[in-house]
Amino acid sequence: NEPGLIVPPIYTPIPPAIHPRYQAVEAHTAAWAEAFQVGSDELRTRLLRHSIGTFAARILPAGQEPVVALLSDFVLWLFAVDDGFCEEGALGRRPGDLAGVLHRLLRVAQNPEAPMLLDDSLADGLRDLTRRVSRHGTAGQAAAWCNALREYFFSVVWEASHRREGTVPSLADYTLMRLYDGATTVVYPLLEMGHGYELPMHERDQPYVRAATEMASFVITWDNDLFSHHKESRGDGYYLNAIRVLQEERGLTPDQALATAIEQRDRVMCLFMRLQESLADQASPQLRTYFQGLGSFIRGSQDWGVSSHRYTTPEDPASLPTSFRQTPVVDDGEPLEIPAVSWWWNLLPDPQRRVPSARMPMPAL
Ligand code: 3E9
Ligand code: MG
Ligand code: MG
Ligand code: MG
Ligand code: MG
Repeated sequence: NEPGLIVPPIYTPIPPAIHPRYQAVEAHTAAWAEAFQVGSDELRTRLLRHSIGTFAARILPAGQEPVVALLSDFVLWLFAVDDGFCEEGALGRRPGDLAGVLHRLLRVAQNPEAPMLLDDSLADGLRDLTRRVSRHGTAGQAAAWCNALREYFFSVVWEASHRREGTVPSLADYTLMRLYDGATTVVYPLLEMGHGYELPMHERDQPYVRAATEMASFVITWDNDLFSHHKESRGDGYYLNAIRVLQEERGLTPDQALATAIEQRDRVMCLFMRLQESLADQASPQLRTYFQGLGSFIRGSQDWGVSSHRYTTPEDPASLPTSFRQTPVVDDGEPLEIPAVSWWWNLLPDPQRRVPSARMPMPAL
């Protein structure tokens, strides 16, 4: 095996945090995965070595413990789908059949009482997750969770068509796909449930709020692409990753593509912080808690991403950073020239893209 990329320390302005009950959450998820027999025995054994409970404890460092446990079980379940079906299974190359399987699972999430997939351990696990989502969330949050699951499923079907053809999407398409296929959107309703609040309707659907949420998805999934490149590129199968997309689209070497991906995520990280700061004055207490939750999700994904055996792969070690940078590689306020997301930069008036300002005139929320 030739040496892989050396990923340098990346920029994060968010402090680390972890729920004090992370070990209990780890133990809970191990028992849950066994009880529901999630995934094949081989896959489940592998997933239980990835410190997924610790990941959930970092995403919700001050969350209610039952919701941290729910998030942990759900992330393990998602990996069973993403690894087991999409990336390693035959369905991952059969988008039409994959769409059918995922629609049936989605029905189970919407109607756990429906007599469907009664012999299927992933469906059993999902029924349990759905009941717990309904217990800890409002009806609106449970519906949002289901809809987010649909978005995720829809995007992995798109991904499967590239896997079948062996094609690499353009950067424009990959960016759009990646807002959903990293399953970040299915976590957002749980950020609210973990703290027992609901974003007010008049704020939830503001473009600013959706943009901030999408920026979090971008940073989390680009960071995942940096940290998981070793794992993904070493396999003999097809893989899809921002570094690969940049290599193909721009004819870059892996090192150049890595540097470009880091610049892109730094630009979005800076914009995310600036947007959040500019809204703080007018935001409801719930929205402020939500922004904090997005930050914990970003930072938690970073701390977990550089340390989980899923990515460090001790048997064939990845060169991942052991620390973070205090400053971005680039912070010039220039938008990414990616059509699906360049509008994020229009939310801040031009001169203020560069200089954070307390008196930024934002339209009333
Ligand atoms: C992530 O992309 C796939 C999801 C199913 C991971 C489940 C995790 C979350 C819902 C939280 C978001 C965290 C991330 C993106 C790790 P990909 O590249 O297939 O993940 P991999 O671990 O294989 O690199
Ligand atoms: Mg089994
Ligand atoms: Mg995936
Ligand atoms: Mg994967
Ligand atoms: Mg990855």
